[in-house]
Amino acid sequence: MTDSSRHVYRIASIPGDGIGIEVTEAALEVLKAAVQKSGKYTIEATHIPWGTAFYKETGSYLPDDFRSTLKSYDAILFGAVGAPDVPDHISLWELLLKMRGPMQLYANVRPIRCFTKPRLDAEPAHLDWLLVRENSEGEYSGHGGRSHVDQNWEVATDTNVYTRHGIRRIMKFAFEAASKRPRKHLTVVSKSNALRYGLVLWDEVAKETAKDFPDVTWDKELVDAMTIRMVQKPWTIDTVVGTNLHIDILSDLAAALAGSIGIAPSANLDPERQNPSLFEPVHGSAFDIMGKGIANPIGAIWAAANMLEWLGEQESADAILNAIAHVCNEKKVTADMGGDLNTKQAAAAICEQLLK
Ligand code: GGG
Repeated sequence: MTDSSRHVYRIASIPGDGIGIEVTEAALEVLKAAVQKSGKYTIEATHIPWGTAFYKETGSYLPDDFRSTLKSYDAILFGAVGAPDVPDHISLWELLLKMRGPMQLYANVRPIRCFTKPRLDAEPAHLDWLLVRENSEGEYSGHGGRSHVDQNWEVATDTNVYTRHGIRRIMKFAFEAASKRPRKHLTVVSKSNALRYGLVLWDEVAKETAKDFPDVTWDKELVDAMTIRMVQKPWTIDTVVGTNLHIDILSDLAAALAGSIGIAPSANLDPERQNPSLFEPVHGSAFDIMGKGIANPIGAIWAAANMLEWLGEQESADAILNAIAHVCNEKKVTADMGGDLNTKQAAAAICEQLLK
């Protein structure tokens, strides 16, 4: 994908585990087509083998110098993590979460759009949301522990950590993101009736931050009520901000309502651009379908489009999204979306549309 007269983006490609490998390959094919169509830049993708096979070989999911290795790239394209013979909390913490924290990828942006018929009584246009997840603290702070292991009085804790700084920066990011969208509306999700310290601070900082964004209308919703609103009144939603756990859950619901978890992308951003940001599909490694070649590649391809947008290649990003919308409309998709294509064919249909 190189040509010395054009700008070269250096991408670290970490397919990881399971179907992550298949969908990352598909996303790289679409990136090649985007490069060909644009003619303005090239992409140099370097394969990095971190994942469960690497862990079994070396004893670690990531090498000690992973940060300095990744710093030399413009962005990271990630597949999925998780394997049947390694506990999920080990694989997730040792690979994905270990990259998010130290690299300050604190803003996790999960757009969702409906390319087919929504799985609820709504119009496709009602499901065009931007979910913003606080990605560095909260329920996934990593603080906690276990004592009296294997005793009847065993205790296990996971401590939710919220800092004013951490909340402030994600609120600012979310209000800014909302202000750039046509509807300019933000819903702040929490559970501050029950979690009376961290999420009360969350709500307070949201209210303070809102004063800096007079052009954005906003409202608050408890996370349990938000699940109902997403199903029953999707047209009242535009941009949503919530904690690490809340948006992790709500984004799966959003993807399912829009058609399939297989289409949903996730951008793990360092808005200060001190570190390369990481782009991945929302879905996991899905070992049950691994190797069958039937995984939906759209989540990974949409993530690659988000990566191009982050790198400043808006035209290419838009072209990929239009191609995705087109193939979905023509049912040139995988079985989870009602089509009969395999992963490679679904990606090829997007490439073909892109190059028309
Ligand atoms: N493609 C991303 C992936 O492997 N996700 C697995 C997962 O469980 N992620 C949880 C998270 O994003 O916090």
